[in-house]
Amino acid sequence: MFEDIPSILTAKELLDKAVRKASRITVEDKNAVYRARKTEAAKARCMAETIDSALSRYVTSFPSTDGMSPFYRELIAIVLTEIPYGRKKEERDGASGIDSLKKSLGAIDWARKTCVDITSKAISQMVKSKSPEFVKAKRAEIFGRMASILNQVDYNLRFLDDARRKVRKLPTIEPTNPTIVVAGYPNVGKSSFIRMVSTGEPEIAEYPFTTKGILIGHFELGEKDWERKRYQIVDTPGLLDRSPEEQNDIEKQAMLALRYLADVILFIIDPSGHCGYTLDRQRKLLERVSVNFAGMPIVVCENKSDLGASTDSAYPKISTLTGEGVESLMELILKTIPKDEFHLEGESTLL
Ligand SMILES: Nc1nc2c(ncn2[C@@H]2O[C@H](COP(=O)(O)OP(=O)(O)OP(=O)(O)O)[C@@H](O)[C@H]2O)c(=O)[nH]1
Ligand SMILES: [Mg+2]
Repeated sequence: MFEDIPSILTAKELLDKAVRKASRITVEDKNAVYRARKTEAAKARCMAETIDSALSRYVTSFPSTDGMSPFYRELIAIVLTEIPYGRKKEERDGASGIDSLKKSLGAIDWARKTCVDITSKAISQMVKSKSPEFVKAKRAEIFGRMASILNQVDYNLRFLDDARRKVRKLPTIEPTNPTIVVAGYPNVGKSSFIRMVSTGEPEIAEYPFTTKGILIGHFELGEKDWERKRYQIVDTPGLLDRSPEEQNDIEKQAMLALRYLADVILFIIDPSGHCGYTLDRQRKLLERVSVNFAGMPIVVCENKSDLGASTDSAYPKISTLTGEGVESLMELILKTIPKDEFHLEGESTLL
């Protein structure tokens, strides 16, 4: 979705490019007045066309955030809010990343239209003139005006280029596919579980504001083509093990994005303590996750059954080392995914 955004030139780079192209133009005519007129008009047109085509490509290649899934909208809002420069200070303060993006796109489109407008007006004056001096001066004047218009949106162009770099790094997740989000303390076996149930090697994607990459696995179910469904399974390293009070705004927003994405949460407990967290702490985290994800089904399991430690809970016992219990846990998880996938209201259900 974000791969097609072209790299975005600064005002100076775009001006240099347009001027370079325009400077190569000459139109032959025996009549000196006609020659000057046609050449200068063609230079002006070339400059405006170069700017017009670059800026319109920038504006149209950015996916519209309005029709975007809420998962990506939240993620984009997070990454754009982080862009430290490339916006006027007053536009940065308090503005959401999405607002800044919309403003920048609007400003760039304004610059494009204005350059086209002033050029077509100037050209219509140039072609009526009999004075080579006038046409040259007119052309120089609109070059100057176009430069000033582009300079006015330079910070928007820089913002957009930063935005492009950031959104390209976002994980490719299909928000409409059923999604299992795996939670639990570090080292409980989240990644091992994802690797075990995925077909093929899971991708590692960057997720804003965790230093670790998230793992995204896929698997397909359904015998016939028409009933085949592609599932996603993603982990949440370092995101869920902080209480709401400890979370900063960005982490809260990242949580929200996960809420939009998840259809079911798998919470993994390691009763062996091998992960370095006591059972008590792991249970507290489970409580927190069920508050954070109120309304969403949560399946709990105990991993590392091969180590012999277990509790007297009724949670399914699995081992991602030996594969024990994994298949029946998957059946339980899949049964739990709500058919309508509406999951944002009501109490959470611990299973
Ligand atoms: N004995 C045993 N070890 C396991 C099992 N599952 C995972 N481990 C080990 O536990 C360690 C952590 O596993 P990971 O899958 O990386 O855990 P994680 O939850 O993804 O950890 P973070 O990415 O740090 O959050 C690794 O050394 C695994 O080999 C299991 O079922 N039995
Ligand atoms: Mg992991």
